[in-house]
Amino acid sequence: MKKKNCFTKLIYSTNFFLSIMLGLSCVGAPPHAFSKTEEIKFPDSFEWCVATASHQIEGNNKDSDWWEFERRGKTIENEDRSTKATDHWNRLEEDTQILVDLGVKTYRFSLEWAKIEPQPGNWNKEALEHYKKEILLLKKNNIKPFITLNHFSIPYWFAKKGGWTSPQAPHFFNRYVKKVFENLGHLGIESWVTFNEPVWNLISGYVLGAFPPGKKDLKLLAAPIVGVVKSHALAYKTLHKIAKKRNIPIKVGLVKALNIFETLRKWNPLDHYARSILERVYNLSLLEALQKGRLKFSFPTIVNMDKELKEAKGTLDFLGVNFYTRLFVKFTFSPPFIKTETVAAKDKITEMHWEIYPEGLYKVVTKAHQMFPKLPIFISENGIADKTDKKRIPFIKDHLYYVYKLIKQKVPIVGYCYWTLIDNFEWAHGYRPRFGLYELDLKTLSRTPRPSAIFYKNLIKKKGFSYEKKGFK
Ligand code: GBH
Repeated sequence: MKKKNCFTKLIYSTNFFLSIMLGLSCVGAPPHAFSKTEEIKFPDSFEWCVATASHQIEGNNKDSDWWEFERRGKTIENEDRSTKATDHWNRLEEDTQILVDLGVKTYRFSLEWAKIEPQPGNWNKEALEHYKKEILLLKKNNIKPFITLNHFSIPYWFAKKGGWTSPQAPHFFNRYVKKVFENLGHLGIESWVTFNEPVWNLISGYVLGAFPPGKKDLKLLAAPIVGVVKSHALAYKTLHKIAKKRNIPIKVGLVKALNIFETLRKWNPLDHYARSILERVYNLSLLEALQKGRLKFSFPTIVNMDKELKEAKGTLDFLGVNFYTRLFVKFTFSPPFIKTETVAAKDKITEMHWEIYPEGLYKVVTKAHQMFPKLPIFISENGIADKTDKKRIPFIKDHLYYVYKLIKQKVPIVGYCYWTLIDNFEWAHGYRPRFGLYELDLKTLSRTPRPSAIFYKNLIKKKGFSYEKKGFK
């Protein structure tokens, strides 16, 4: 470990007295700017990847809850609708070629439950065939399919039955998962993700009203989280059971988005309190349920959740971590009582109004690793909305620098997925934010590589990059 010099310490110090002490100890050591280049090299086995989600790219997801939600009016920015999205459904060959051009080893994508089971118990053979074709195409091109079974959207019929709040949710999800594995499990897919970031999905759907079902009531959050934990646990067992019987080696995990939460007004105990609640609900509760078999979080007087869910304990073979940003948390006197804000210099803010905070990736992965010291960790999403593509390359480099640092410290990170391949339907924000390595022409739907796509391709080829570090000495 390198020792930080007194000036860097001074910058990092938030404590007034400590700053003065450090300041005094710095006298006589004038700082000078330095910049040096470090060669960042990743292991040969490292899985370079890009990630997508079915509803955001495929198009025509007519039997889903999102399709209905988009048509309620005023729910999506600019009243955009997913409609054809990027038309990925009809462009498998073209998009696989893009993946080949990039040279990724792994492609993370999701299957659309609403397309596979448009009506309860009614299986769409064509959809299952389609996904089979997609998987075989990837395999033929030596790209590992990394499959997510649920990425936010659900069949509308399931939503009408209460979605994840329904006592039958684990049963319905399990039936779908079983069907999928029976049809696609033999194709040689190593890793399966049950859920993509369920907590954020449910907060958006039940507390913020930004996702379906569009509710705004803190009280409603507990039930669907329990439903998801139970559904995950049951699916984990089912997948392993069938795989064992058929002698197919698989790994089953879950993808969790982790944010850095900091207190907005350090002097305000209510803000500290609000921060600790959000940290628990958003970052911790679900992971802890999978670690210990107990789901615990509370919003005093509104929700008090403390439930044994023994079946969930140990139901992870790997953990996916999505990382995007840092948020500052404050307490407010009206519901939902907790608010988040972005505080950052203008050049550090993205089209999502999120702060670029690469060190946060280091921090959240360190915490996840402490919670699950034995589990392989996949950086399952990390990306930036940036139409101009000016910030994307430094964004990727700065985040990968921390991935590299973690690997050097023996944290078992097996891969990194950039979010996302092509500009897509960004949920409640519609088509405005541009996360893609490839630019999507919204009229012709043609895909054009941005400079960052070329950069990512070269990085993959070289298994690393030259990293220019700037600082003070
Ligand atoms: C991902 O999750 C999704 O998996 C993906 O589908 C989506 O396209 C991508 O995000 C980009 O949006 O400032 O209050 O909005 C993201 C989980 C939740 C992480 C929101 C950042 C910021 C909170 N994200 N969070 S806020």
